[in-house]
Amino acid sequence: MRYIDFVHLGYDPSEEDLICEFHVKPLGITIEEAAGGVAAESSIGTWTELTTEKPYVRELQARVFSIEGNEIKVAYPIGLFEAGNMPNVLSSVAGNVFGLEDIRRLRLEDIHLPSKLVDSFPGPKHGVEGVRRLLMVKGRPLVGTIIKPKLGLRTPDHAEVAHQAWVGGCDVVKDDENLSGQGFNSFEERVVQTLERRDLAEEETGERKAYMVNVTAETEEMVERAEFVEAQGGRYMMVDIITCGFSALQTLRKKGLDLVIHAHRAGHAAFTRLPDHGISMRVVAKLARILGVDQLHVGAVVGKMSETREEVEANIDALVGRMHGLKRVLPVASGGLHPGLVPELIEIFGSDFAMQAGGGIHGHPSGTEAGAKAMRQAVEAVLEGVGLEDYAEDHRELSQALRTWSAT
Ligand code: RUB
Ligand code: CA
Repeated sequence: MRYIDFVHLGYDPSEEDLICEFHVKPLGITIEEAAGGVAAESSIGTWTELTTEKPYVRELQARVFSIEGNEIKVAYPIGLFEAGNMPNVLSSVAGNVFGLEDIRRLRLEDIHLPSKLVDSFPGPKHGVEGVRRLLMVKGRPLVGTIIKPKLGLRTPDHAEVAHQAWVGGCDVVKDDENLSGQGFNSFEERVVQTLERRDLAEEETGERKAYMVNVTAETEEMVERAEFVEAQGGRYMMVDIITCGFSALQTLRKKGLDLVIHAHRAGHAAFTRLPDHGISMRVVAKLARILGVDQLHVGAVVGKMSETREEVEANIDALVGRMHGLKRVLPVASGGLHPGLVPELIEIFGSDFAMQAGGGIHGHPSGTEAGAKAMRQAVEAVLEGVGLEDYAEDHRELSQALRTWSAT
């Protein structure tokens, strides 16, 4: 079959087809040939016709069924894929096609898995409702922090900073994405000491608290770490899903541990950031939901990371929109956040999300506890419909935070 044989503009996709939406920029060939090339190379075709092709192989061909400008839609028969095997799905639809010489740019913008394929994956165990039940937080976003400095703090200081953040008002405290089991802060000792302080903070505040421990490591090691966290009474594990890979995430989720999975996406921008090449974050979010994370970073619009409001809203929709009966995943806003940004964040995200501030809490001039208080005060102000400046008149920590970061 030639590339062009994979273009079937009249084709009406079946319920069992997997659909991909690509942005394609051809190099020296027509858009039809380029579109056909994408469908061919991501299903059964290659650059030349084959003597080994049998008539039945054609039943598995992908079909380009829509071309509008540079936007194309491709339908893949479900038989192309192995159930429950996400690397296999991606090796087809997000594999060699990105490197074809005749295609200058290619971006996988969106993906729709048929319900039969989705059902072969576990989906989220806890989801938004499970997280809210666990933390007993109703009617407001979760407030969290990332321990900073991100690397270098020794274990007792790490636990102390976590304690201050919880006492100040954080619901969740997390490790940073690149903290694992380094010499200055070993994994097991950190879990033990930080969970001790969590228990203390719960007694002191009467609130439920959680420590999102970064278990990111080689897969078997990661599973052992997660089991250790559960045995120590932890409620959460955090995993860097891009650097670990989806296969490792599948393994972790399959273990059936009771821990909430907080997914960090460090590294995603290597392939999500260029608007005309790579894979969109919305696709990552959908796949992560199907694989079973409970919380995922989706950008914040405001703050230090680069995504537009449109992109972040698409990411949120991928996590909470209807998807074959899967539980909703809690969107996490993070990156350069501080109390002054809380009204805008709530306007963008609504109530069902977690906001995490690292520098915007530990950089508070009066320290971590005051920083966490200022975040909670900012949330209270918004929920009460009071402007931050007015609320700050009799809330010292918020007032200090607003003066510290007013210009950013
Ligand atoms: C934020 C932080 C997170 C980033 C990741 O720290 O450590 O890892 O938010 O980005 P700080 P994203 O609050 O000091 O900026 O959430 O966009 O994936
Ligand atoms: Ca970080």
